[in-house]
Amino acid sequence: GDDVTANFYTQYRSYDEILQWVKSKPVQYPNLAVDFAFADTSYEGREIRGLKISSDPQPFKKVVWLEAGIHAREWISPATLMYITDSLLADYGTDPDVTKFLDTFVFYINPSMNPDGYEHSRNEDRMWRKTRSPNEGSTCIGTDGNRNFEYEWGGTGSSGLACASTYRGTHPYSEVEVLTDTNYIKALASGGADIQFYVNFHSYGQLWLLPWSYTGDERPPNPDYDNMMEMAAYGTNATLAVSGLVFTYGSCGEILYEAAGNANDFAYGTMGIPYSYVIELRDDGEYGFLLPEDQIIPSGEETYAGIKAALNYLLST
Ligand code: ING
Ligand code: ZN
Repeated sequence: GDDVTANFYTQYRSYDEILQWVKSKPVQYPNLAVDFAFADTSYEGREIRGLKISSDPQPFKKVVWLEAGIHAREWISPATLMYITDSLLADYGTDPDVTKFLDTFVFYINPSMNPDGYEHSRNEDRMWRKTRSPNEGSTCIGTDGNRNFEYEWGGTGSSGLACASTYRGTHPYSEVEVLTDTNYIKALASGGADIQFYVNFHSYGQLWLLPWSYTGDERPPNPDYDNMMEMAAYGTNATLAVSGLVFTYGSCGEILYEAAGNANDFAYGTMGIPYSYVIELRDDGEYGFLLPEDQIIPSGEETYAGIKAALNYLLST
């Protein structure tokens, strides 16, 4: 992007700045970007806004869904997704691949899914992960958004204890931030949208994780496993070529740990999206969640390359 855009990525931004960023894109790119509010606000009442990016947003077009920030302390996640979004907008009309992407797909972007947690991490407790809703009968606050989705909710790798960092909540979508996001996705699908590619961005670990997460077994089968592995190979190769960082890939249950009720099992299991990922951004643990601000742009560049390679793969299938 240009210098003005680059300047935005010298710091991790507050949630207010993220909202301003969302609202500024349709002004900057009136022919490519539309912003919208999700139906519900966060538990603490913050508005949650997204962007719809396309050169020609037809209702039945193919859809790519990108979302970030479900875990509060993973600050590089919203920053990287905003960088990718800005890059797609800036490169339309000059980069032929990107031009094709925005002519083919409608991109939906939810850059900061857990604003209450994000602000709590910025202002009170840097290592906060969960939402900020209270739990009945406990003084512990918050639910793990990435254990709160409906598919195989309650299983291995999620906790029933309110004080646990992987607390799954009392029931699927107890967290309004997860509910409003998934309701939007479901409404798109029932309205006829063909959602083909879904990414929920996290940090850290440098991984492209595909279903299943609720079980370490590759079976019960993911019939799209080979395709998802192939897309991940293209994506991670492109990242490697840009920054030299190795991102590995595989099913969550196999290469990381089991985690029932998570995002990519929802995307694949509930929604049937044929390419569904959780991507763990940099780094490999040197700084972990405390990734320095001078790595925002490098993370953006390498991940943008990975997503573009994945989209080129998708267009070739
Ligand atoms: N890690 C993910 C978590 O939610 C994960 C790892 C992703 C597990 C997807 C299972 C499925 O625990 C981080 N860093 O949040
Ligand atoms: Zn996470």
